[in-house]
Amino acid sequence: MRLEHVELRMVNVPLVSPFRTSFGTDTRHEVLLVHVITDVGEGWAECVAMDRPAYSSEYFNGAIDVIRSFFLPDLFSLGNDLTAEGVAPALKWAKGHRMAKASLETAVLDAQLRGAGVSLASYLGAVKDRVPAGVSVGIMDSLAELETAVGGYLDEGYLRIKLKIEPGWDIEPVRMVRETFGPEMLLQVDANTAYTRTDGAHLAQLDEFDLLLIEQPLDEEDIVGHAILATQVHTPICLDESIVSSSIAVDAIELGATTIINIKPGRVGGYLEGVRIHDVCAERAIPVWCGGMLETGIGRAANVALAALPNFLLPGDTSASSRYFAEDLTAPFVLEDGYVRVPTGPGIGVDPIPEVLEKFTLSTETISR
Ligand code: OSB
Ligand code: MG
Repeated sequence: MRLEHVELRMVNVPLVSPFRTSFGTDTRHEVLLVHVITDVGEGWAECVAMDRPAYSSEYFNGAIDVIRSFFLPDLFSLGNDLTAEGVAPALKWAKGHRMAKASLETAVLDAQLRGAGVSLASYLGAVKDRVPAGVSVGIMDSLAELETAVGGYLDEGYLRIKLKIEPGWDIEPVRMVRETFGPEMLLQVDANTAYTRTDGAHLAQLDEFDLLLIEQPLDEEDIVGHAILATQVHTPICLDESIVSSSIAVDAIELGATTIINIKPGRVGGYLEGVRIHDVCAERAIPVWCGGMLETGIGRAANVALAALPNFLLPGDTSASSRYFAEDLTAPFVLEDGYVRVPTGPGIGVDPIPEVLEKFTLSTETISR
């Protein structure tokens, strides 16, 4: 196939409520959409880089710059030899920028699969037609507010609750949720790197609450620290930010730093690398689950397809659209008995709704070959 034009479109979609993590508060989802026009058709992807380099070193203006300055010239120069599988090799010379690379690979893959009439789910190796939905619950101002939020999500049918934690908002919120909602609910926590190696004894206080896992307690570069922490706490450790490739995943597993892995395709350079992480984990009996970055329906559709692979053994942050958006860019993903349906149409299987897309668009830039 041949890449003809690429539209870089910034959108700003309001969130239904502020989302607070240990690295800040978001009230809107401002994000880059990548729309490719090829000789076999069009494709879409959502670049998960945030507005600021707080989750990782990437941020959307940086992604736009590296795409415009380096990545698109490389992909245009492939001429008729462009394939989705060839995007990562063509961009491999460039260090990092995995979210930017992932967005190009995904948009090209969407176009390629639409052209072939194949769904992303079946291309990736999905074995389910629906996936269990968890929900990520932000840090709140009070325990009462948290109780209301968690109760609401459970009433909606979410099958697993993830609480964001940080020093000062950890043991007591977890205790309250466990005591209020009972021992059966699937419960886990995510620290987004907010702790240090000296916090082992503190985090061991979470052991009594029978959590599924604690996600990324320490700095993303401190894989050895996670291995040390794993000897101090009984709660399984799950890495998110640290796992940027399948080879790092293997290292972290072999070091004893992680026994469960959160796969976010954007963080690791794309869905193809996401599948490789899925596979190396499956070979080592390490369960995985699909993370999220507050995606609109465009990114959510692709995540849900990935989450349908066999070693996704825990519910993901694959919530319904209504978790974040009153109005999504695509037909909304909805909860059905706690599950979200895997799209079956060609490519990512969803399309942006033109009027909604226009309404939330901040800017567009088209780059041609
Ligand atoms: O660490 O999983 C995370 C959102 C933004 C950045 C990092 C994370 C998150 C979430 C939300 O937890 C997951 C989602 O529902 O999309
Ligand atoms: Mg996380």
